[in-house]
Amino acid sequence: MNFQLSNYILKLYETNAIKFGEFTLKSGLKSPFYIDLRHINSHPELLKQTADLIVDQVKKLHFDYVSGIPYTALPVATLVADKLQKPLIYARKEEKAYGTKNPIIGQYEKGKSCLIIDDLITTGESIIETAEKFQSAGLKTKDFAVIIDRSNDAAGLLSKQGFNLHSLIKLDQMLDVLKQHHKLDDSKISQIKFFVKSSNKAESIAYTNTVTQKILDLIEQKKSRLVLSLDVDNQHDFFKILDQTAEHIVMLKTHVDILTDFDETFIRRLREYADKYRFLIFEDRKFADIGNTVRKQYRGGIYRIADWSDVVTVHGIPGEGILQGLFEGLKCKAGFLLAKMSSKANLMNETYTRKILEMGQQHHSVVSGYIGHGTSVAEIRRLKNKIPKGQLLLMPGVKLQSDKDSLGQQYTSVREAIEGGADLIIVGRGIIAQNDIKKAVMKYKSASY
Ligand code: S5P
Repeated sequence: MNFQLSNYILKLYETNAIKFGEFTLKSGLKSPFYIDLRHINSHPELLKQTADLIVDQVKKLHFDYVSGIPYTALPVATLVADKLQKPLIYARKEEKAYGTKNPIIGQYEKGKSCLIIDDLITTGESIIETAEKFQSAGLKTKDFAVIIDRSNDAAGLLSKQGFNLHSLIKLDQMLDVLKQHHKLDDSKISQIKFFVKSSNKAESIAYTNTVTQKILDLIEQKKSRLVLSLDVDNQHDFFKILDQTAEHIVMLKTHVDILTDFDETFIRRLREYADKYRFLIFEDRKFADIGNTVRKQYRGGIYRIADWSDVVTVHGIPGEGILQGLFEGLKCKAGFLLAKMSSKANLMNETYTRKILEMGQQHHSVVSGYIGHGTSVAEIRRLKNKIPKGQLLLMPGVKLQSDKDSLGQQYTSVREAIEGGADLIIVGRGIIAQNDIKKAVMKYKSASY
C-alpha cells in the first residue's frame, strides 16, 4: 500500500472515525469496532484528502454527474464534483410520503450517467437501492466509490448486478496498517475478522417462529398463498362465503367489529371451521396504542380477540411496548406489523418502513412478518429484499388486475405481487364481491401459488 493511503488510514484512526471497543449495533449485535466517517467532514484537511483520493480513483471512468449519498457523503461528493468540474446531483434521503416529487435533486438530462459516492459499504444493499432511485429517474448508474469497504464481498454482489465498486480502503488493509503502527494487536484483529464473518451469518439466520412455521406448512399443504378478507356485516353472509372458500385459504382475515350480529356463537362456529378446514384466524385489528391499553383491547372487551384469533395486525407507531403489551405471556400468538399500506398517499415513508422492519426483527418471536404493498414488481421486490429472512410479506390491495376503488384503495395484480415476492396475498372484494365466489377463489388460489 502506498504511503499516502496508510497515512490517510492513520488520520482516520486519530480523528476517531475508526474506533475499537464494544459497540451495540442497530441489529442488537455487539461489534468490536465502529466506523463513523461523519467525523471527516469536521476536519477540512482530511475531507480534502478524502476527495483527492476519490478523484484519483475515478478520474479515468466515464460519467456525467457526481452524487453523494446524504448526509455523510454529500460534502465529499461536492468537493469531488468541484475538482472534476462535473455537476452535482443527489437523491433525497427521505422519500416523500406522498406526491410525485422527483427523488433526485438538481438539474440533469435523462439518459446520462452518474457516479455515486458513499462513505461505507457493509452489505451493498443500500447502494443498490440508491442506484434504483437514480435509474427510475432516468439516469444510468454503473460506478460507485466508497471510502471504506468493510463487507465480506459487496464488490462481488454489486458486480453480479452490473455495478462496479471502487473502494479506497478494504477492511483487511485498514487492519494491517493499524497493526503496523501498533494501534491494534493480533488478538483484536482476529476478534474483528471473526465478528465480520459471524455477523454475516447472523444476518442470514431465518427468524421463523411457531406461527410462521404453521403458515408456511399450510401454504405447501394447500398449494395456496391466499388470505381471504371477509369483510361482511352479518354472520349469514360470512359463513355462506366461508363454506365456498375455507378449504382453499391459508388464513381467514376478519374485522369482527364490522359484524352487526357478533356473539359467542360466531366465535365458536368460526373456530370449528378453522379446525376442520385448517386455516388460521387473522383478526385485522390494527392495534395502535400504548402497551397497557392494547393488552386490554386484545385480551378483554366484548371481543376477547386473544381467545380465538391466531394472528393480529399491529401498528408500530407507539414503539415496541405495543408488542410486549399484546403478546407477553401468551403462547402461539403472533402479529404482523404494518410496514407499508396499500391506500393512496398513506404516510408510511421509507424511513418508517425501515424502522418497522428493525422492530419486527428484534421481536421475531412474536412478529411473523409484515403487511406491505407496492404498485410494481420492482417496488414489491425492494420491500421483500429488506425483510429479515424467515419473516413473511403479506400483501393487501390485490386483485387479478390492477385497479382502485373510490376511497383510495390501490390494487396491484396477483401476478405482480407474487413475482415481487409476496408470501401471501390478502384478497377481499376481488373474491367476495363476485357472483361466483367458488370460481373466484379458485382463480386467485391458482394465480397465487
Ligand atoms: O394496507 C392495507 C392493510 C390492510 S390489512 N390495506 C388493506 O387493504 N388492508 C386490509 O385488506 C383492509 O382492511 C381490508 O380488510 C383488506 C382489503 O380488502 P379489499 O376488499 O380491498 O381487497
